[in-house]
Amino acid sequence: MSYVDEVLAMVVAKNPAQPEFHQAVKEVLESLRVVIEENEEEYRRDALLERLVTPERIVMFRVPWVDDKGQVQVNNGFRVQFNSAIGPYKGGLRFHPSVNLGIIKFLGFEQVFKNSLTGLPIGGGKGGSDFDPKGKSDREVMAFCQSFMTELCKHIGADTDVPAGDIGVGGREIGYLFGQYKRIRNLYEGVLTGKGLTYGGSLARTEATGYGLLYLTKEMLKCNGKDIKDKIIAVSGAGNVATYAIQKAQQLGAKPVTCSDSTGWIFDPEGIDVDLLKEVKEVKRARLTEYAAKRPSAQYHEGRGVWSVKCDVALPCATQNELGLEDAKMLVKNGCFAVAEGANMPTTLEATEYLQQQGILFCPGKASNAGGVATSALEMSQNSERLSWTFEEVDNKLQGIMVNIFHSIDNASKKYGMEGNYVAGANIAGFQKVADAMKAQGIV
Ligand code: NDP
Ligand code: 2IT
Repeated sequence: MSYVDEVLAMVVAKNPAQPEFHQAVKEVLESLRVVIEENEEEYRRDALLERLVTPERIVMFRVPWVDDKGQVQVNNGFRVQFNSAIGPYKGGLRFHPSVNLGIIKFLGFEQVFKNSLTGLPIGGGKGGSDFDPKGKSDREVMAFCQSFMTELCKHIGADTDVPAGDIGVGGREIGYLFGQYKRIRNLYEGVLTGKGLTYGGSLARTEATGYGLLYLTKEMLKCNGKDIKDKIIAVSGAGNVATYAIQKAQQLGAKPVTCSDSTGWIFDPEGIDVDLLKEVKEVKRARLTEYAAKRPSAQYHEGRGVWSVKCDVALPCATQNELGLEDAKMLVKNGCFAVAEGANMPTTLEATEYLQQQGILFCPGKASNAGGVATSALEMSQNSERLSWTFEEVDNKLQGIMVNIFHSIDNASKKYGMEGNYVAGANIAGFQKVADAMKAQGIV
């Protein structure tokens, strides 16, 4: 059996009931075959792949808190410190009822390669909880965040592990988490990113993932002889990533016509009204039915359906495995020619393969959504030098980073004879820096 197949089998056997983790590892290791085969015996002897797929450390803990009725609630807390070869662990926290260890491991594994692609000195990690912020009062969210951080603070630090936001964790949660960290550790340091602007946050971090997605998409289209201007865009999600992807798409002259949340989706042929979307989702934390109620041109549909709309470019920005084979077929049938992932692993393996076979430009999330974590790393730099950069300065750096990421994945795909396969390019380019650093640091 080849070394890659051995490790794939080992991952499935040793990590039962973690399908998302298996999926993420399979996608990466399949891409790495060509690289590993160049020097299989050395990689096998050093157990490099076994070390790559095994987190350096996993912290799991109980999170007890008291709700507004005086009832004690208990949630599970996780932090997976996956790989610190190229820098301190870095990656978001997800608060969503679906969170379990396998999901956090898949996200942490993806983060290792994503962070490497940014070119910045950040290792990979991820954390979160099965806590559901939906329908909770601010006081309940604060109680939960304080309890979560009371344990987590023992394991993180500005030079050790720096969490940030993800699904269900935005500015409000980061504020409560930061406050509790400072209080317990008596340290005012850049231990979290995505902080508010009055206490060490970076301008443009809020916008960074969505904006970065569009900067990379624009470059990918340009290098394939197309222009983002005037293109019809289908976006899923209505959270942080989706909102700022829609905003930047409009600034670049494209027309995003959809968005979605966990209960339904909007088709707005006149183009999504970003200010209204922000008012509904960011301020009121309400459902998309409220968007439809205030916007005569918008149609609201229950359930899923964003990928059935005619579009040129699709940007999945909600969650994992939200774009399956049938969705991919509809997109192709309707003339879509490019897909760039804003979410982490939103496209199933079958759908990805199908899109690639059909000649669709396909950029994986670990490249196209890296703008968020890249800007988090810029926030860490600003915290270290105790200075704040202007919006333009951060945004210009973000643009440079996203254009570089596209060219490094494009070059890697060409170097290994798979031109246009940006999945392979991203996995290979991300792997190389991490593998070199791991080799140089010995068996750790
Ligand atoms: P938010 O919590 O701000 O928004 C998530 C959006 O996706 C919401 O509209 C939510 O609907 C919808 N959603 C979440 N889970 C599901 C589900 N199971 N089924 C259907 N819809 C769902 O999160 P973000 O925008 O920050 O994150 C979106 C994606 O982007 C995630 O995959 C995340 O890992 C990834 N990402 C985020 C980065 C960041 O900087 N924030 C950076 C890189 C990647 P509802 O409103 O009903 O909850
Ligand atoms: O998936 C991701 O890259 C994030 N949620 C952002 C992580 C970060 O540290 O900014």
